[in-house]
Amino acid sequence: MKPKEIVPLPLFVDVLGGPALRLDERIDIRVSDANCQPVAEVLASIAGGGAIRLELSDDPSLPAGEEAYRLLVTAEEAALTARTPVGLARAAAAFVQLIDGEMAQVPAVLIEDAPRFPWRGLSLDVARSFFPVSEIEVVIDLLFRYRFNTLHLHLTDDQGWRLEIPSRPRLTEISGRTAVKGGRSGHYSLKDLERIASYARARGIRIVLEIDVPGHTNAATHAYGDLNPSGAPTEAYDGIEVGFSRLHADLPATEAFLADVYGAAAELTEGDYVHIGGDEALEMGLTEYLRLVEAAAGAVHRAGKRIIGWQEIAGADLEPGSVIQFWDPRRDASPLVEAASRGALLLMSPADRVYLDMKYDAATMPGQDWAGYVTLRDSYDWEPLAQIPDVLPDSIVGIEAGMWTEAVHSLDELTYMLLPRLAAVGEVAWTAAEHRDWEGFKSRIEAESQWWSEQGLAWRGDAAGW
Ligand code: TNX
Repeated sequence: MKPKEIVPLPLFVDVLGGPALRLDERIDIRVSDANCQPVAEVLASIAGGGAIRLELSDDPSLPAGEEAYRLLVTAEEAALTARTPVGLARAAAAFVQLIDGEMAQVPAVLIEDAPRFPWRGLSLDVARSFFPVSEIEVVIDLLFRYRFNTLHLHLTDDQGWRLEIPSRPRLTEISGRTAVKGGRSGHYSLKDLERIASYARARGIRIVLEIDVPGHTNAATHAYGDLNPSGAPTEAYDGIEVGFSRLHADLPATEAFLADVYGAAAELTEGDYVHIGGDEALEMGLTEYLRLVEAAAGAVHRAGKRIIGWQEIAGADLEPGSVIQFWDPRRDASPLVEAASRGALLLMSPADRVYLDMKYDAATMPGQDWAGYVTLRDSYDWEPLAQIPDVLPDSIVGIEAGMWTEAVHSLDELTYMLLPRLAAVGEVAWTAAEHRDWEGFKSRIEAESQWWSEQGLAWRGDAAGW
């Protein structure tokens, strides 16, 4: 790939014009610090050869921010410099995009770069349809390549429960075996989750675990009957309706359940945030809904973490620094504006732009269309700060794409829906607004698409109209 074809577009690129770095010799990676080792191993597994130097540095001439980096490629070596290992992971992603595989070389270039938003994520629903660890690693590879830093796993819903909770074995023993009709079932053991987290960590990506309450809870109420007023378990559910299931604020079992599941999720989380869900609890009044959201948030806080939740939680009494995830552009956004004025942060996931389970057009086979068709251009050509009028830019922490899996069941269907739109979301999240341009993006991902094909990934071939 030519330096000017990098996705997402960097802040500053200078094509040096000198001889390229050859990659045909033995690989020689030097690190300034043992903390660089995981990124070095990722690079070694992709680059295959060449002289590469990774350096952690406080050099004030680097662009501002934890994820900023400098990449200087000359005939002698590739020098990757950043303040943090995460910044080095971003430099590594830029470097591997530049590799010309046929010529076994990388063009001489200087790149200086830093992201626009601190939170750049993908939310993946593994509850409706399960995706095994090896497939999650493929998704993480894509997130790494497009400089995302967050993989949010939607682990529980009406159709299945996907995370081992040691104190609540029936959740996975019973509801790990169910799924949406047409989808796969399964669950992640603690060891599986550690594998996912360490694969992600080496690539500068953190995992956010979502346990969705007080609606979307049929997998829990199917496994533990004491969560229901009758004391009897609910039936398993494999349909695609939403909003019918619920917890009960007045049942004594509910609080213990929240303490167990959020305590476990917090313990498994390296970062600051645990996602409490909060969407579409349609079978209860507002007072009970808010009580349950605040109980879930309390359980997370007692376990030492902050909360993130879907936009419906905006009316709850939230601690400053809580994140509210905007998703439904059809609804009144004024509660989010008020919550932001009280110190909440907003994460932008407008369904008509970044819900990548939405079909591209009427002929798309996987996916849904309740938010309309989402073309590549829809995912690219929008401004995160303009989604909600009257919100101060500092309240907006970033953007997160969504991938719900009621109608996306295999890895091929998943990557077909992600590519190329995930690259568009990555650029909206990373690249300064004034540097983005649709025509340029279209031509840059044409080069990028060769890599998807080489990797054997299914992708939507005509999405850019090439
Ligand atoms: C709405 S988006 C939901 C999910 C569905 C999705 C389907 C959100 C917070 N809730 O339960 O899977 O639509 O696209």
